[in-house]
Amino acid sequence: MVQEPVQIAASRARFLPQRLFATREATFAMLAGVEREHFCRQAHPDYSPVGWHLGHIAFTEGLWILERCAGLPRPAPEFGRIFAVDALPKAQRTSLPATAEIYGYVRQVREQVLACLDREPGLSAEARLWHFLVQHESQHAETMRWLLQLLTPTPAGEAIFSGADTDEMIRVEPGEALMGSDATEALDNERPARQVHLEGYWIDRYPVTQRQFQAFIDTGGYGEPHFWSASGRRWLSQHPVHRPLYWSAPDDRPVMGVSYYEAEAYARFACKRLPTEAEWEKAARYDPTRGTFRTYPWGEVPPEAGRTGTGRAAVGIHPAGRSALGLDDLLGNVWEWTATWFHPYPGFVSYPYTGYSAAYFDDGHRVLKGGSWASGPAVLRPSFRNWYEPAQRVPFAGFRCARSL
Ligand code: AVJ
Ligand code: FE
Repeated sequence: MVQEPVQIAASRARFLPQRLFATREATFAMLAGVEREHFCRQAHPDYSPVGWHLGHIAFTEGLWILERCAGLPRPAPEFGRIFAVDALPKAQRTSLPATAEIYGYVRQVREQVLACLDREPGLSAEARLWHFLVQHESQHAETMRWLLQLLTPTPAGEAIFSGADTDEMIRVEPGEALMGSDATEALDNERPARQVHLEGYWIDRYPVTQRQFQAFIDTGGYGEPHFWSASGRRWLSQHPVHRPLYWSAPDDRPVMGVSYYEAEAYARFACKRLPTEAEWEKAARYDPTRGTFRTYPWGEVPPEAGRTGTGRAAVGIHPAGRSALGLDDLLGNVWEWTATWFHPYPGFVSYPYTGYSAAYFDDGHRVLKGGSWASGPAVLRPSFRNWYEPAQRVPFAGFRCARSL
């Protein structure tokens, strides 16, 4: 690792525990008041109970910091047998230790980690690992948020309109695009950053809204085979659905809770297509006046209130989050499906373990970009790559469309 000036190293040493604290506070705040019954219940057959996620966050922190970095023995090994990623099948994760014991375990691991940081300040130089752990917790926290929403659905409420012209598309001229990142916080699948050449394209200024999607439903889109790909038709015949998972009203809030196949079918209905990952990322990062690429749509300042929302927001109400090309709602409203399969970038190296990304380079997962309102600030950046099977109705995922010039 390149030597950092002492001052930067010192500010990093303060910054990292702060990030750890803030992320944990958000996790605990979200779980406050969740009853035991919901804590242990498998809300969805594809997902572990909320209580398992909490224990797994602590297990992962202990594994990488205490065991692998500091060479300490595994804290509470009997908990490790429950919360390690491969220890128990998901359906068996419902008989969990008492809630208070899980919280005790989570606090114990964190105390040991902080004690370790005090004893061995060198550990704070493992910046990449700390960033990984914060983003690991953040992603599990988002999954817990979905699960809690499945267990206690929020009432649909009133329709919300922003008056945005949702037909608007932005023209992007042919040229280079920057993909990925070599920054310390970049995860293994974002590295190494590289440039690719893209043909010109149009891309929606906003994610597709419920009002727009209503037109697809009204046309009988779910029953019209021409809009669906062969695999989409197969999926639909096995999962006869008629609207997105989180439908509330035909308003200006983005569609949320669709599979890749539903996104693809809507795009075909609209005589458009889904953007590739590179097209999405260029639209978020490219500054056409300077010919440069930004870290965030708005520039270099990390996400802050006002640029992104705290709930599913009507599109177009966060102009401070707009990209140089003029796209809105890129980060922090809904995840967006792209047409790109999740594959490694040339020169990919697994970190910190192959099970994080490499296990999913299997032609079975599509990339999602952007981050939802429930994603922590630690994962909100245009280079971040999320991935799910196309059949998965990712609860906080929608999409926007594109078209070649
Ligand atoms: C990238 C969100 C699909 O939650 O399954 C968490 C992230 N990997 N622990 C997931 C992850 C290992 C992953 N996703
Ligand atoms: Fe995990």
